[in-house]
Amino acid sequence: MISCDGRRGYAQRKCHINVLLIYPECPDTFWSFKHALKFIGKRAGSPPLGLLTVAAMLPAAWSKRLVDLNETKLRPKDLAWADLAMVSGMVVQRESARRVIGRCKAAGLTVVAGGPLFTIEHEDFPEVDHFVLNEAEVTLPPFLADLAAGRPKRLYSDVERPELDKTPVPQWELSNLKRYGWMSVQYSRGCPFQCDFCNVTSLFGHRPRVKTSGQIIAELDRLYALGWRRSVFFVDDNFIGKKAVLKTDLLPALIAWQKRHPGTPFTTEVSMNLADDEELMAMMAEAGFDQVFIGVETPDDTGLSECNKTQNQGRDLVADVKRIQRAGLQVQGGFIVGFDSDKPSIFQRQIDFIQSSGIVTAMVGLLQAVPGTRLYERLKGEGRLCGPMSGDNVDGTTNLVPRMGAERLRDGYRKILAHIYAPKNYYRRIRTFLREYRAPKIKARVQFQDVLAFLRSVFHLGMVRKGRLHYWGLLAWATFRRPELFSLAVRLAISAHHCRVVFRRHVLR
Ligand code: B12
Repeated sequence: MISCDGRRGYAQRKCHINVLLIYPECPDTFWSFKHALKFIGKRAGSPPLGLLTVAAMLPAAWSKRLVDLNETKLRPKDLAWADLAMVSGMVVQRESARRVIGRCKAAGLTVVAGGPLFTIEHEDFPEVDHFVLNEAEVTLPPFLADLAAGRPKRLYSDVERPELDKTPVPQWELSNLKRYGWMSVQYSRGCPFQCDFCNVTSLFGHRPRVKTSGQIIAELDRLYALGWRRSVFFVDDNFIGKKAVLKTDLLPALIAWQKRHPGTPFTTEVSMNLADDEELMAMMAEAGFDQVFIGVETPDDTGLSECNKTQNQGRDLVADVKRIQRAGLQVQGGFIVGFDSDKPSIFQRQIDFIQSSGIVTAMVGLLQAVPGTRLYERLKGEGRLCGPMSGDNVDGTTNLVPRMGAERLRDGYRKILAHIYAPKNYYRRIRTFLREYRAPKIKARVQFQDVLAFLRSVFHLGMVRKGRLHYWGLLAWATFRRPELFSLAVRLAISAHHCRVVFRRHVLR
């Protein structure tokens, strides 16, 4: 119980509190980009946007310190300084979160936990003092009010989906920006589609909720003022969930912003129907977007129909990907094997699709049943769940009993990864992509780290690692055929190298 009578107590509104915002360690996965970040001398992908947003919602009088375990350590002197620890995290950070919470409790701190891990699994953390779950815009104010009144409850949860127009600018100044590869901003939450394996709609709803362009410009201005000049990732569930508002509000504002601050590339996540809208693609490219992540899932229409991925059904998906690439947007893709309708031929079909589409960064995963999804409920009803999911859908594990048999599925999965991340094949994919891709008009600034990354790639990929000849072949090809895309070719070689290392370590051992 918290009170205001001791060094670590605080019940009155005016009490000054030292709060440690802690982000647990992420494992070495596809999404950690760890083996690519080393080339540019960065320690982690991006700062924890959830915690930085929460920081901006806390009373101004509180002193705040961010400890992101992906780029630094939690030191005894941080624990001694703090009164309160606020911990965030995703399911994959579960073990690190447990260790962190243990250390905070041993140091006598009150622990408040929130974010996706705890929203899903709070019962498994009995040592946490207060849970502030779901979206903090709704649950944090009552917690803070109760705390100030000296009677905070153990659990705050609310499924209300707030509008985002009051969400404050995240407090990036708490993080050491130099240590990160990119910055994240969030424009919207929610997705209009209803894929049965995805929990986005159960977490954030069907109706995309958006920030105003004014909010986003204020966020970008803040990052710029803090000296950020590299890539910015719009971490939306589906950036094009509200096309009309995008075209009339956000994109015109971003286009104007890019003119004032040239050279900040944007990336985001979208659905395949982007390929239908030439105007939207052109506006995105003009605004500075040069890369999108798309859930392709499977080239098999029956599989798409089984998981209710209606937006990908009945289309020529390779042609769609190429259309998007020609508009100046690199496509990264998510793929899934393990649908009930998957036949043994699916593995070769996935390989053929990935190779011919020129999707260099292909995140291929086994189907997992995530609690809260329709897939989970169906398989539970059929008695086909087998234990908790790891939370990382590309670690080669699954928590469901596949129709084709676990052994066959695992073998086929390994076959896909061994093929697409064999140097010969991914270097070939890079060329397939570069042939199609229209170079973006917005040129990212070449920074010292980029020169360093190139030199490191010459050493590691050109001299030490397997696939050296392919690396030099690509550089020669790019020099003569697409010189304007030379630095992109190098970046893609580094990124594919990361995927190769991750998959070899976790799946192809
Ligand atoms: C950006 C993003 C990433 C980034 C990581 C960013 C980072 N630095 O952590 C990348 C691309 C690297 C990533 C990777 C993964 N991700 Co991800 N990712 C997202 C995404 C799209 C946005 C997250 C975000 O920044 N949101 C914006 C901020 C403002 O929202 P927020 O973090 O949720 O915070 C709000 C509340 O949760 C709350 N809150 C958050 N923390 C705290 C703490 C306290 C104390 C309090 C009070 C409140 C609070 O307040 C905030 C304001 O409302 C979400 C989907 C989504 N819409 O949230 C998925 C999501 C978080 N990811 C998810 C997953 C599963 C993954 C992966 C495991 C996927 C995979 N297959 O490998 C990997 C794991 C990463 C790794 N290295 O191993 C899941 C997590 C599910 C879960 N229950 O944990 C989500 C929810 C997507 C989903 N469909 O389920 N991801």
